[in-house]
Amino acid sequence: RAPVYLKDYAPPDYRFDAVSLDFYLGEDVTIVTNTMRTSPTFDGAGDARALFLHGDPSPGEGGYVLTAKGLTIASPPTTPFELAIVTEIKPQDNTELEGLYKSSGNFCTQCEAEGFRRITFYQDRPDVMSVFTTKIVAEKSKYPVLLSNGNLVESGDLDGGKHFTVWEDPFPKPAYLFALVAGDLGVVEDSFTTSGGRDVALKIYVEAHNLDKADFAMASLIKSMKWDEDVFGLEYDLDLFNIVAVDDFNMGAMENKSLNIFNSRLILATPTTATDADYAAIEGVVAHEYFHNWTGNRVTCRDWFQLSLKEGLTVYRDQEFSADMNSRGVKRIGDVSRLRAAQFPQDSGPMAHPIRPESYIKMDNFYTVTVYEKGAEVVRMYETLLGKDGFRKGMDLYFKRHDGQAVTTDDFLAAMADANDVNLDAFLPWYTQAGTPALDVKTKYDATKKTFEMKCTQSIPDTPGQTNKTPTLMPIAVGLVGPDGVDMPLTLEGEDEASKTFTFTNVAEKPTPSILRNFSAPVKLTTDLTQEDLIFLMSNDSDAFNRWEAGQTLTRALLLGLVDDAASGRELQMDAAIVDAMRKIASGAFEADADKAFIARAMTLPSEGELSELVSPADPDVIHAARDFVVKSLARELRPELERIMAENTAEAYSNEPGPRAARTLKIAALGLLSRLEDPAIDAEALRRFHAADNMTDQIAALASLASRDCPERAEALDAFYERWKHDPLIMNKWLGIQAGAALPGNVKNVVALTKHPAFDIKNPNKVYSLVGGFVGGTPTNFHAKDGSGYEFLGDIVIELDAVNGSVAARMVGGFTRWKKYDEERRALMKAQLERILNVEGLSENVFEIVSKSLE
Ligand code: BAL
Ligand code: ZN
Repeated sequence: RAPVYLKDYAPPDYRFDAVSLDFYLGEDVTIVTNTMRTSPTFDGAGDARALFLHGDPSPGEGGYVLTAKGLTIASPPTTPFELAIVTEIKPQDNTELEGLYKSSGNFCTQCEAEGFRRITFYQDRPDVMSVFTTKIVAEKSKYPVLLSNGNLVESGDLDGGKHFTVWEDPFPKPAYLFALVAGDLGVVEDSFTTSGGRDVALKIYVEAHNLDKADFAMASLIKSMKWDEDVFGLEYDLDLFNIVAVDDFNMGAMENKSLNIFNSRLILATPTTATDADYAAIEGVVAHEYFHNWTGNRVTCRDWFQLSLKEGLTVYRDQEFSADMNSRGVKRIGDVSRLRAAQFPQDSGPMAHPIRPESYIKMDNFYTVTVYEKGAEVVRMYETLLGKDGFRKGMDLYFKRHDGQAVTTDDFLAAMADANDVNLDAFLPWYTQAGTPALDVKTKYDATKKTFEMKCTQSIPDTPGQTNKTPTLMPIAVGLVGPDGVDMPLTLEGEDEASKTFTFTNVAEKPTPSILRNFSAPVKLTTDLTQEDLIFLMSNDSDAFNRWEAGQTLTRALLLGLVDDAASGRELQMDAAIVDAMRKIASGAFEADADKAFIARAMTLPSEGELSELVSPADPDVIHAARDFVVKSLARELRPELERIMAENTAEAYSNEPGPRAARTLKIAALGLLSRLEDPAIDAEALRRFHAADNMTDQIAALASLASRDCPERAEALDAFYERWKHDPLIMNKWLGIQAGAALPGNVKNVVALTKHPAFDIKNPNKVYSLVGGFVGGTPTNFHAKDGSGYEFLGDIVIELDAVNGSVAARMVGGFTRWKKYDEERRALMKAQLERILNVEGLSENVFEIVSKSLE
C-alpha cells in the first residue's frame, strides 16, 4: 500500500518495439501469449539492468522473481531480444471489471489505468508505447464478433467450431489503450469522409435487441468528427472506428485506439427509453472519447500524474463541442453547477489534490472531478487569456511538437506560451496547488473623476499537505453595465500589481459591474454588489452566465440567512423582492430571447448540498427546513405562473428539436416546484402526466415528483413503471435511482429493501451508482438521518461491495469523506463507519486510500 510519487519518476530502461498478443478465449480459462520485441534504452555496453514487468500473479506460481505486483527479470540481454510470456487468466471470474472480463456473456476489456497487467506481464506505464498485433481465437457460434485495435488484417475459420481474427494497430500506444471484444453483437454502420479524403467506416456494436437504439450515438460521432476538423483541424487517422456498448462497465466509456468501449447507458437511446439529459450525455461522451484520439492517444501522458493533460483538455473540448451543438449559456451554467456541486467539495476535503497530483496509492482513485472538471477549467483559462486564435496556435504547436509522444502538463503549458510568445510561469500554481481560490472584489465609483475601481484580492486555502500557497494568474472577465442596461466601452488604466486594483477611466455614469463573466476562473467569488445590483444584472447582463449567477447569488444569500434563522429558532420570512424577481423570471420578462432552458435554470435554487458547503457545522435538517420554506413559498406565490408554464409547454407530440426540448425542461422545472406544495390535485395531475407521457423525459419527471410524496399515486406510478420496463436494465437504473434519491422521510429502509430486489445487482456498477450513489447524493436528510441509519447502510454496502469491485466501492465510500463538516453527533457516526471499514481484513487498496486519507 505504498504510495507512488511524481518526484520519483524515471524513464524506462527498456522499450517494446513491437508486441504480439495471442488470445485463446475459453469458457473456463483464457490463454494469453505475449511476445515483446524488447530493446534497452540505455547504452548496451554497460551492465545489465533489471526489467520489471507489472502483473497480477496468483500466489504460489513459480519461475522468475514474482511479487504481488509483478515479475522481475534480473539480467536480461543488453542487446535487443524477444521476450515471450504465457499467462492463464479467468475473465469470467473477474468482478473488478479491469483487464479482460465478461459482460452479458461477451468478453471485453478495460485497461486504463492499470488493467493491462491483469491480462499479461508488461511494463504497464503510459510512457512505454508500442505497436500491437493481436490475434483472437474463440468459438464462432458464441463469439461471432472478434475485435481489437487498428486494422483487421486476417480472419478465418479453425477446426472445432472456432474462428480467429488478426488486428494490427500501426500507431504506437501505451497498454492502457489496448482493447479486445469478443461476443455475439449486432452492428449499426455508417461512414465519414475526412477533409483529407479518407473514407472511415463507422461501426457501433450492441446486443441485437438494441439495434434500434444506436442511431443518436452514431449521429453524435459524425458530428464530433466534423467539429474536430472545423475547430482544431484534427482528422481521424484510420479507415475504421468501432464503438462497443457493454452493460457492465466501471466508467462511462473508454477511448481505446479505434475501439472505444462504452457503458451502454451512454450509447443506447430512443425517445421512449432515454431522457433529454441522457441524450445530452451521449452526445458529450461520444464526442469526448472520439476527441481523445488526438488529445490522449496521439499525444499521451508520460505518467499518471499527468492525467489532466488528456482529461482536462478533452473535457474542455467536449464542453465546447456541446456548447456549439446546443445553447452555449445553458451548457456553461450546467458545467459550472457540476463543478460547484462536486469539485469544490472535493477541493476542500481530505481528498483535495492538485489537477496534477503528487502521489497516489491507487490511480483509479484519481479519475476525479478535480483532474477532469477543474482540469477543463484550467484549459479554458488559457483560451480566455490567449483568445481563441492564440489558444488554437498553442494547440497546433502542441501537436507539432509532441505527436506520437508521452508528455507532461509542463509541455502543454510550454506549447501555449511559446506559440503566443508569452511567459505563463505565473499560471503554473494551477497545476501544483489544491484548493479553490477565494476571490474578493471591492468596487468604487468616483463621479468626479469618472473612474471605476475594482480591488481584487485572492487567497488559496490550506489543503492536506499544502500551506502558504502562491497567488496564481487568473483571468477575471469584467463588464460594466450602464444604467440603460447596455455594456459600456471599457478602458483600463494600468494595473497595480501590488494592490491588485484595476481602474477603469472615462466611465460616464455609475455602472453595475458584471464580474467573472462566463465564470472565467474556477474560484469562489465575493463582491460588494447589493441586492438591487443583482436584480438589475438578472435582467440586464449581456453575459448569460452572470445573468444566472446574479439570481443564484441573491437566493444563496437569502437561503443562508434563513439557515441561520432556522438554526436559532427564529421565524422564517420570505423576501418579497426575491419573489418579485423570480416571478419576472417565471413569466419570461427577464429573458428577451426566452431561452426556456435558461429560465428553467434560473428558477432552480442552490441545492442543499451546495448550501451545506457554505455552513459550518452543517446540519442537513436545518438546511432542508430553510430551503424547503423558500421552495414552498415560491411555489405558492408563483402558482399561476407555474401552471401557465405547464399548460403552454405541454406539446401535442414529442420532438427532439432544441425548442421543444427546452420547453420540456421548463415544464419539468415548474412541475418540480408545484409538486412541493403537497396538494392532492397536483399529485393527481402528475399521475395523469405519467400515464400520458409519450417520452421518457416526461415520464421520469412525473415519476420523480411522485416518488418524493407520501401519496397513493406514488406506489401506482412506481409499480406501473416497473411492470412496463422491467426487461430493460438501463431503465431499471432510473427506477432504482429515483426511489433512492427521494425526499421521503425514513427512506433508508426502502433503499435497504431495494438491495434485495431482483432489479438490483451488486456486480453491476450502474446499479450500484443508481441505488447507492442515488441515495448518498440524493436527499441529504435521509443519508444524514440523525439515527445514523443512512451511514450504517453505506458502511454495510461498501464492505460487501469491496469484495466484488474495489474501484466502485471506493467511489461509494466517498460519501463519508466530508464527515468533519457536520455536527458533533453526525461526525462521530460517520467516523465510526470509516473506522469499521478500515478494520476490514483484505480491504482493497482503492478503499483503503480513501478511508485512510479521510481519517487523517
Ligand atoms: N480515459 C478514461 C475514460 C475517459 O475519460 O474518457
Ligand atoms: Zn477522458
